[in-house]
Amino acid sequence: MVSTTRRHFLASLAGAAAVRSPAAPAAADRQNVLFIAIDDLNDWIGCLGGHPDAKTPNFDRLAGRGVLFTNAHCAAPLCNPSRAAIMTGIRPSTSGVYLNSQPWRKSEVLAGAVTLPQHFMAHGYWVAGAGKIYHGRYPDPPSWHEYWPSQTQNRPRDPVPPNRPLNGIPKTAHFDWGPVKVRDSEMGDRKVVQWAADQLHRKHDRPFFLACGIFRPHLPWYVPEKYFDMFPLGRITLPEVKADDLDDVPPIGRKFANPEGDHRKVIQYGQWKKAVQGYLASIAFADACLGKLLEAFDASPYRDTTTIVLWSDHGWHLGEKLHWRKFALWEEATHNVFLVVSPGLTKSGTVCRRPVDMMDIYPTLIDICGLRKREGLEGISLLPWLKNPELEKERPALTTYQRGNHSVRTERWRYIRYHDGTEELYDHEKDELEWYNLAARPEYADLKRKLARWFPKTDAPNSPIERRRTGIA
Ligand SMILES: [Ca+2]
Ligand SMILES: [Ca+2]
Repeated sequence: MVSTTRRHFLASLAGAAAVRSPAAPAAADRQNVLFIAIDDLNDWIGCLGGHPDAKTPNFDRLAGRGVLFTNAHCAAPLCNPSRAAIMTGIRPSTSGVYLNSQPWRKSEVLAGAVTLPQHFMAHGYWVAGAGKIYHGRYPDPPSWHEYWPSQTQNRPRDPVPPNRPLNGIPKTAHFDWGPVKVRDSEMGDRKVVQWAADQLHRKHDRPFFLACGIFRPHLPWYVPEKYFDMFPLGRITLPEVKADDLDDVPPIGRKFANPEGDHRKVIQYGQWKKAVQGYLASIAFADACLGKLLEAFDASPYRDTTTIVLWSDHGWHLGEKLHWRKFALWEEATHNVFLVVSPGLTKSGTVCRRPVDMMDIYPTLIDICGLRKREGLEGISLLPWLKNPELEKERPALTTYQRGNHSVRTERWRYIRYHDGTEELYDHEKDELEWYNLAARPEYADLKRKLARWFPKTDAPNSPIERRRTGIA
């Protein structure tokens, strides 16, 4: 049904039918894919309503063109495990890749994995990318025919302001924010987007899988001044925080929150509003980069034959639960941005509230593009929900942080279980900020049992850890 309603621009190109597989339609008949990743973007975009001050016209416009999943969650709340899981279709609990310091190809399970772009390559696609798709330290040259700036460096260096840190917090490394006095075109993300835009303006003789990874709003929040000016400090809305929120959280959760770390420093140096401003400014900058990419896309000949998938690799805390960054299993850290625009398949302005997680990207793209199915993928195809967002869905979203700690998210509930058996249970119908842990109440024993069925059956041992430095990206 999908293939008959689509226009196949590439099918008309001479020579495009050269690659054929007996098991699947000709490569020339397939959709292109524009695969857009945004680093560290939580739900603070207009269409997800996570923050009242957010200014994201381009995210909102793109979401309005297809299906926006409003209850999407990462497989892991940190870069490397989240991205390795998305790109291989295999969960951290199966691969043993839980940390940013684990070269994912050194996992026994992932050593020979066929990544999502490799699967497209095997179907005759031209597969290329720029910017952060894999975690920076562990790029995967076999995944790409071409990469920019190179197969070993996934993004250009960004300009930084003199006299860092700007926020006055000592020993902050990249936990810093403030304006840089440069033009947009000098920013790494804009160069990445420009390279991707150039590929969209080229004539391609076979379908393409084009990946574009935007790094902001990853730290440090150094973006041109005009983006800071969009969010005057006097009008910044701080997140709603319950001072004693951690009192009913088990010790492992409190350790993840680490209130005496970032949060204490942010308060001590009077930086909370400035940090929120820096994050909003960085999101607005990422939104402007997305706008440039979409401008090129809409002017390209591929607009009606290309599926766009946009995802962020996890969420971000800015003080909620007295916690900063990701590295936790609560809503702020797991909730991510995920949307699909597919000509002839998705209807504009569609919202799907069913819980999904990022393991579903790989099988969904297989179905959209009519590629061969793959054994061993741990997500499910979302094709039925792209067609009918109201369809019932029993399977919840699952997120894992470090070995043996998991969170299941249904439309109503979040159930966290740590490796020592301690738990948290939140009712999003009454408590969307996850303030009241209900796990100890006997009336929820049966519900917890039902939700626990979705936790992984295995917790693979850690794959090899690289000790040379600690990855915090
Ligand atoms: Ca990230
Ligand atoms: Ca609480």
